[in-house]
Order: sequence, then structure tokens, then C-alpha cells
Amino acid sequence: MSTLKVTAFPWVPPFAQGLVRDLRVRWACEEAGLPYEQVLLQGDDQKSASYRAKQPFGQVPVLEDGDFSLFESAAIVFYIAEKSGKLMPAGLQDRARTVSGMFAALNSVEPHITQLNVIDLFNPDKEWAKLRRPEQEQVVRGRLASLSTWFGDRQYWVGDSFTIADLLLVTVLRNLRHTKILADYPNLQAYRDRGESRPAFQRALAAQMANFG
Ligand SMILES: N[C@@H](CCC(=O)N[C@@H](CS)C(=O)NCC(=O)O)C(=O)O
Repeated sequence: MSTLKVTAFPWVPPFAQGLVRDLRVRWACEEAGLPYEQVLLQGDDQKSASYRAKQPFGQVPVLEDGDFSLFESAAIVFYIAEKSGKLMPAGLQDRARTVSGMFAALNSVEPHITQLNVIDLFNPDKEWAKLRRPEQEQVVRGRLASLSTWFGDRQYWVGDSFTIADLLLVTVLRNLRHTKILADYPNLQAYRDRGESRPAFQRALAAQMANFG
């Protein structure tokens, strides 16, 4: 059996360190007990035709499993769950709930947080960003309030088992770390903390951060 390989960056700016999406893949591998190696992109690797053939947008992560390669971090963690038989519950309906959680994380929550981060991290001094920020924070808060109400006192998205829905949603919520917003939704903050305190997450984070010196 070949060792899985995941692409990553040798350096990113401090605001992105610990958030780059290869973290999701590392975390899934650690949870599933599948060994992996990282492949650091150097120089213009991102722009090369051979890399673009594997990732059309020149981004990380790409997973390679022997001759097979896959892009999109959510598809990759789904593949790792399928391959390992872990991180997904048994049963049609619980599996469907897990997929629902994956889409909720990436389609209903992450885009709004991304918009806030476009303002806070990439354009903090721009006039348009200052004008837009209060409303964008309200949009994020609206999503978190709805999610918090629905989530209630759950431990994880589906029952008591950690799944790839949790893995994705925790990494999405981490993207608010430069703000104090999550503190206003204690059950979501506790959920994020629960995810981050998992030993597999800590190993994954340490492996990504080790690249940044
Ligand atoms: N939807 C993609 C997004 C991948 C993505 O945004 N990767 C970022 C790092 S987190 C990247 O490679 N950025 C560098 C670039 O776009 O040039 C996924 O989930 O895999």
C-alpha cells in the first residue's frame, strides 16, 4: 500500500499559519491512522502545468494515493473516511447527516466567514472594507446564532462520534480566531475547543506549523 501524500506550502504569512487547508487532510489522516507524507510546493510549482493538472487553481491541498490524485479538501477528507472506514458513521441516514454537516460547514457558514476575512486580513485599511465590515460581521453573527440554536448541547454533528462533518466545521470556525466573535456563542466555542483538543488535531497542527519555523 502506498503512503498518502499531501501538498502544502513551505511558508505562508502569520495570519494564515495553522489555517491552511492541508490541515484538514493531515487531521483526517491522523484521526484515521493513515500515514502520510507532505509534498512542499516550491517556487513556481503552483503554476506548473503538471500541478494544474492535479489542482486546476494551483492551490493546496492535493492528495496523492499512488497514481490517484484528488483536489478539494472536503472531497479528500471524504476519501480518507471511505478508505479507512473511520470518521463516518454507519447507516444511510447518519451518513447523510454527516454529508449535510459537511455542506453546512462549507456552503452555509464558511463563505460568510471568508468574506469577513477578506476584509480583516487582506484589506483592513481599504475604505470599502471599513464601510462593509459592520454589516459583514452581522451576517456572520446571524449564521452563528442560527447554528448555535440548532446545535444546542450536542457534542458532535451526528451523535457522540467525531466525523468529517466536525473536522470541516471546526476548521471553518477556526477562521474566526483573529476576532472575539465566537465567544458570544459558547456552545460553538466549546465545540471548536473540543475539536482542537483532540490529539490528532494537535499532531496535524504541529506538522503544518513545523514548516513555518
Ligand atoms: N476549495 C479548496 C480551497 C483551497 C484553497 O483555498 N487553498 C488555499 C490555501 S487554504 C491556497 O492554496 N491558496 C493559495 C492560492 O490560491 O494561490 C479546498 O477546500 O481544497
